[in-house]
Amino acid sequence: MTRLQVDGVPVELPAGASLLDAVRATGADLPTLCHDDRLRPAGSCRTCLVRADGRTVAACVTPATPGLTVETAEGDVRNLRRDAVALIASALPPHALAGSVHSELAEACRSLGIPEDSAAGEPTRGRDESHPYVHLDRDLCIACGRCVRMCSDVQGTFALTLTGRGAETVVAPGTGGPWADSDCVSCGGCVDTCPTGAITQPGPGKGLTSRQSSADRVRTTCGYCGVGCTLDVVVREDRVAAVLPARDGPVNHGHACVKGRFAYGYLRSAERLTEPLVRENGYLRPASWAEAIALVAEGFRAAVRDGGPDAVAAISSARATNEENYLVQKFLRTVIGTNNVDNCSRLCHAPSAAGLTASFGRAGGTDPFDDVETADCLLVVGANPVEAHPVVGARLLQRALAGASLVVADPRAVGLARHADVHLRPRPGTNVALFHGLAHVLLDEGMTDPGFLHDRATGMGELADVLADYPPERVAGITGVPADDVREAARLYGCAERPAVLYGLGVTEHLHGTDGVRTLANLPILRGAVGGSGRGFGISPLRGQNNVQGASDMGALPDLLPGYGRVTDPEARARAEAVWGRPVPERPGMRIPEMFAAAREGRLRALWVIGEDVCATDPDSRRVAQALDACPLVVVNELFLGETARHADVVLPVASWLEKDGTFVNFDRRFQRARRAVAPPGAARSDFEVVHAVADSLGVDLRCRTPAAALAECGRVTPLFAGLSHERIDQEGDVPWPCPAPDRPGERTLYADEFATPDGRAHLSSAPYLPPGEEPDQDYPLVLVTGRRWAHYNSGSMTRRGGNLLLDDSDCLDLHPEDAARYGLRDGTPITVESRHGQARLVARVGTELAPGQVFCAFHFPASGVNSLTSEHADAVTSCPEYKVTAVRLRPFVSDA
Ligand SMILES: Nc1nc2c(c(=O)[nH]1)N[C@H]1C(S)=C(S)[C@@H](COP(=O)(O)OP(=O)(O)OC[C@H]3O[C@@H](n4cnc5c(=O)[nH]c(N)nc54)[C@H](O)[C@@H]3O)O[C@H]1N2
Ligand SMILES: Nc1nc2c(c(=O)[nH]1)N[C@H]1C(S)=C(S)[C@@H](COP(=O)(O)OP(=O)(O)OC[C@H]3O[C@@H](n4cnc5c(=O)[nH]c(N)nc54)[C@H](O)[C@@H]3O)O[C@H]1N2
Ligand code: SF4
Ligand code: FES
Ligand SMILES: [Mo]
Repeated sequence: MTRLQVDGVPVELPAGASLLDAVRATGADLPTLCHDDRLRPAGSCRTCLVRADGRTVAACVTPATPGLTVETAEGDVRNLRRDAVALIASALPPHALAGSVHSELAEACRSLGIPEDSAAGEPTRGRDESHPYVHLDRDLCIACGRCVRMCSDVQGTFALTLTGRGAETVVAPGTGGPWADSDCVSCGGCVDTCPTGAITQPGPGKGLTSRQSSADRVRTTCGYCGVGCTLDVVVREDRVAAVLPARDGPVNHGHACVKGRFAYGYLRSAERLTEPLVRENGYLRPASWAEAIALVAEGFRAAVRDGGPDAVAAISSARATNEENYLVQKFLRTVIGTNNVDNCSRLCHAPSAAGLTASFGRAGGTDPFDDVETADCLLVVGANPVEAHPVVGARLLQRALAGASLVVADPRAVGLARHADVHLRPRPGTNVALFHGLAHVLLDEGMTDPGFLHDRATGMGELADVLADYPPERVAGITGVPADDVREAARLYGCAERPAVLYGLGVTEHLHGTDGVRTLANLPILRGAVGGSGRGFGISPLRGQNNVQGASDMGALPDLLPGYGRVTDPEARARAEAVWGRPVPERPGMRIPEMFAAAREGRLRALWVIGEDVCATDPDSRRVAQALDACPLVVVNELFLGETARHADVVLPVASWLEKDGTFVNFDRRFQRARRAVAPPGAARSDFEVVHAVADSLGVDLRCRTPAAALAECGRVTPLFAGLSHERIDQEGDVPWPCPAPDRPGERTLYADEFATPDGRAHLSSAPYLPPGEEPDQDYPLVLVTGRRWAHYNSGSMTRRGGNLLLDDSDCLDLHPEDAARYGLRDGTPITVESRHGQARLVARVGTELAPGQVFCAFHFPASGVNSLTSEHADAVTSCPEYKVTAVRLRPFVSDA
């Protein structure tokens, strides 16, 4: 601790604090135009001057040293600060300070008594309003560089620079042209830090930043990806004016991405569903809630009458809250009497849940993400966090720039790969061989932890036998990764003190996805880098949807109850039955692909799809549509009339994340609150209310009438969540599970004492490498990998309805220049992609992100038909689709017209 005096007041500060911190500790503040707590100090604006032991210094860059006497209030330093601010303001045009402008500069002028008319410069430099979310008014730029540092030191995109000399210095995109054509990924960091209003968001949010606080802000958790950013929603007249990153957000620390920050245009889209629709004579027509709910209830009753309870199934939503998912599975189990409930974890990280449970005992990542801040080696596998988990991607990149070694394993040159020490580029579908190759080197070169393996793991003997078959040279033959790269990567991971493994769908969405997870989990076990703080970060899946972890935690799964009790386990069932007061069926229900198969065969008579656009996002989508058409009753809860809703018999309009209350669980197992900021449009209701209404109509009271009551009830079903409540999460901000008691903290780091497997040990996997389900051949010579792009989210139903469409307006197919030449394609050529299952229409994008023979596209524009290409091949253990490997061929698109 450092003790010093500020204006006669004694203050105590932790080591490393600055004089600015010292001043603030007394409750006073200084103008700090070039400073932002999220950034390294620059000390260039000279507006924070103070007197320290008689010397005049910039408080933001001067360390607080013991015994120092600091003066801020003396007339002459105050005048120096005033002069510095006045000089900056005088160069700006009048609108910099006019009227009610809320910039930091305007506030500083007000507090220092600098009159509005001091700003009397000529506006000469013009504006850049090319971008949908970021507008630049060059005349207000004071060249403080905060935006540039935000873009480099927090976001890691390096899109901005300061150009010009002296008084002419101004921020500009590094690429030179308009902002819209730059490398900017619209994270909003520059908008949020700019102290003058030079960079702003257009519209009602203009000038709002996370620094100001006001009563009209609603704190919530982002409803897009699983990072779980804390956001403050500014509401004006029941409309969202802006969504700002919370500086005290436990995961995002004042950062966000284009989706959470800006993609709320969908809220008021004219296409939002505002009333229920029911099918009559083949057409969907508007109906009252009473009519729609009665139809649904009657349809479920008829399905059970004709086919038994197992003729009804539901797909619950990983976009919806925990409380909604809890209610959905309770409805299926206790009202209908079936375990036929699943969620999109099936399409995504079901292999993680299965694999991590088999290896360690629990279905989640092993360590809190914050621990990557202390990791010295990052192994990022089959994940593209720069685009898919941007705030996590930014934190990983900063860690690598700060010196941690970085190994990226991805067939594509994804964002992080550009900064990697080693970029391993396996052929899609060959992970298990690659991971065994890395493990082989760990073992061969003595980089394992024999003590840990002896005391806390099992399966080493068998694994050693299998690894003997995976020397780097053989692995090179299977994966295409040079043997020396395998060795170098293994050494980086093997010699690190605190290595971390993070991975994504490039591991799970394969025919052998669960084997992939398990053989990747072998690496931290071999190194003894899992199982308690200080050992290393362990391994964490970058789970996708905002609440995919939670949907599974809540038991929206055919074989598992809330908290992961098995439906086949009499004890687990009895616990749930005691709380629910109704019997729980013991036979595991159908998984999503089984539901579609049953529908096609006439065994499934009613399907309730709650927030998953299965006709756009499930594989082999033509077969999915056939299933829906064969099913006598399809009910869809949706925001929009998407592909799936168009096949429904009843469409129920529902609220989205900004319009309802509840909780989400993010990718590192934190429960966080989602809060209603605005009302849903028209007659739309929350999924929570809709499930209650259907149960009521069937004459069953599901009880727990509020989301808070639902989470409390869930805590009685499983010890994993027994200590959770809305009240507690409101107070603490975030609470991780397991959380067995209200007076105990949740467990951020798992397995400090023992693993949660039956024998308390970590289990090594000796699964051999097996080839993917699809292989290229003469007819279909290319391997198609599908995945994500930064500007859109999954089916795109929300991000296509707003400014993000201006950032990315079509599904493109990335291909190597050699392949482009072979097929006579150029950048921008419309092409038809054909697989053994269907065809899609895309636009060629030529580049070197992929190796020759491989192509990549996203699936954000359902009209392009990407998922009619993908196959029904699925992970042997969990049925997760093999989205990452499809054999295809290309031809230039020829219009029928
Ligand atoms: N912008 C945006 N963000 C999103 C989403 C979105 O749609 N858009 N969706 C959210 C959801 S639901 C999810 S699940 C997450 C997904 O997040 P990620 O898992 O990061 O996403 P993907 O882009 O599908 O796949 C990751 C990478 O796997 C690589 N890959 C493919 N095959 C292989 C292989 O055989 N081996 C290896 N090592 N790598 C391979 C691909 O090249 C790709 O770069 O993102 C979430 N965030
Ligand atoms: N080719 C290919 N296909 C893939 C993937 C891939 O990598 N490649 N990835 C797969 C993965 S990982 C996933 S998770 C899936 C995602 O696929 P989906 O779950 O279908 O995708 P989303 O667009 O996130 O959301 C589904 C729907 O929910 C609606 N919605 C949003 N919020 C709510 C809500 O609160 N309640 C209700 N009832 N509805 C809501 C949206 O309007 C949207 O239509 O896609 C999968 N499909
Ligand atoms: S990183 Fe994920 S959670 Fe954070 S703002 Fe973006 S979409 Fe939302
Ligand atoms: S804030 Fe200290 S010099 Fe700018
Ligand atoms: Mo996902």
